[in-house]
Amino acid sequence: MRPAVPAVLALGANLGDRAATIRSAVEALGSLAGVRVLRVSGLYETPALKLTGVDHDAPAYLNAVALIETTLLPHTLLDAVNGVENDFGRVRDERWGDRTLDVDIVDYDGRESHDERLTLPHPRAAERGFVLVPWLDADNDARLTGHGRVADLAARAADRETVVPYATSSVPGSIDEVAERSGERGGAR
Ligand code: PH2
Ligand code: MG
Ligand code: MG
Repeated sequence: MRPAVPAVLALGANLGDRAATIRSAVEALGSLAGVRVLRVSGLYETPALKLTGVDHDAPAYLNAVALIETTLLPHTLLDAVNGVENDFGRVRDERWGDRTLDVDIVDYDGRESHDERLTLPHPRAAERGFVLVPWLDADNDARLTGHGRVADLAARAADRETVVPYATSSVPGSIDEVAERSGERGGAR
């Protein structure tokens, strides 16, 4: 079997029961053949970014980042995460439109590549606080290939102050609890 490599997935949801969706999506990702979830960030609430800019009238997102290890090749992983999006009722109409679940591959083993389906690392991750802040939460030493330390990028992100921790930790079934239960989240916090 191919050796497992590290990868970083960003999750976002702004329709439906966002916390439940992200929680179940992390479980669904972890049960994919060839995917192991190593650690999950906390949930963050963030205003919707549309192609026209931040839209405070659109439902806010919950965003999170999952650190995984995978034996799948990048495009197979993409097919797999798209399958999870579809299972959670993702409808693709408007670009950057409201959605029940978005799962993006932010980094795949530090690889840089581009084709019509997949660009690695994710082309907009470097400036998106809603990706960088949760990523930093999951991995304080994270680096984004071609851009440097995630801590530095997060500190520079224009939207960083709008990325707000979403208090669910005391709620039964919160992402922290689910991660702890399945041993996905390393370390105490
Ligand atoms: N994802 C988008 C477009 N806009 N805005 C927020 N706050 N969070 C997201 O995850 C997000 C977005 C396209 O993938
Ligand atoms: Mg996205
Ligand atoms: Mg996407």
